[in-house]
Amino acid sequence: MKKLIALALVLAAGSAGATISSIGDVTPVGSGFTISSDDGASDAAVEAFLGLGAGTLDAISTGDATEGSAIAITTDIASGGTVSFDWFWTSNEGSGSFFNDFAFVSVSMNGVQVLADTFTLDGTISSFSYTAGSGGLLTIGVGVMDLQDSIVDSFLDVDNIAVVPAPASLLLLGLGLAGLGVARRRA
Ligand SMILES: [Ca+2]
Ligand SMILES: [Ca+2]
Ligand SMILES: [Ca+2]
Repeated sequence: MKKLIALALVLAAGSAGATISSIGDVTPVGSGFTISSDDGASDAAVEAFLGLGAGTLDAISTGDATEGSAIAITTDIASGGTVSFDWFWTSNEGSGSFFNDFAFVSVSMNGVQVLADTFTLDGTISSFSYTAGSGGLLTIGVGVMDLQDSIVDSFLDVDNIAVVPAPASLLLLGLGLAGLGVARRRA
């Protein structure tokens, strides 16, 4: 079932926050999460949770996605605003496996992509960033799926989730502060 994980994000310029919810096997670790395919939900359930079309996770994979887990980062974003996070991918599957477990990211404004699979187990921390081309409610899903079977698991650590307002917002904030300074001098 869907768990709601309360998370206070430290946001630049005091902008609107983000909420993070999860499905499947997601464990808070420090300031981030470990998303695991160990005790996952069905691919259909993960798709429904993230608002993806039925069969999407099979379609982007190299086989039959079976079970997995995900977080959803939801925020009211302004045009030019950015959501970013760091991620680290590990798997108990062998490198380049037929059981090609994968991690993915879905952007409600911009489709779904594979972040990593068993062919890209390179032991490095990577970053993901999405800059919104228009304002609105944005949901970014980050998940891990087992492929072909469900018994050997994979893991994505996600940390440093950040929502940064558009540069224009920061500029306006700067102008606002400058205006305050002017007002004080006039007072
Ligand atoms: Ca599993
Ligand atoms: Ca499937
Ligand atoms: Ca697996």
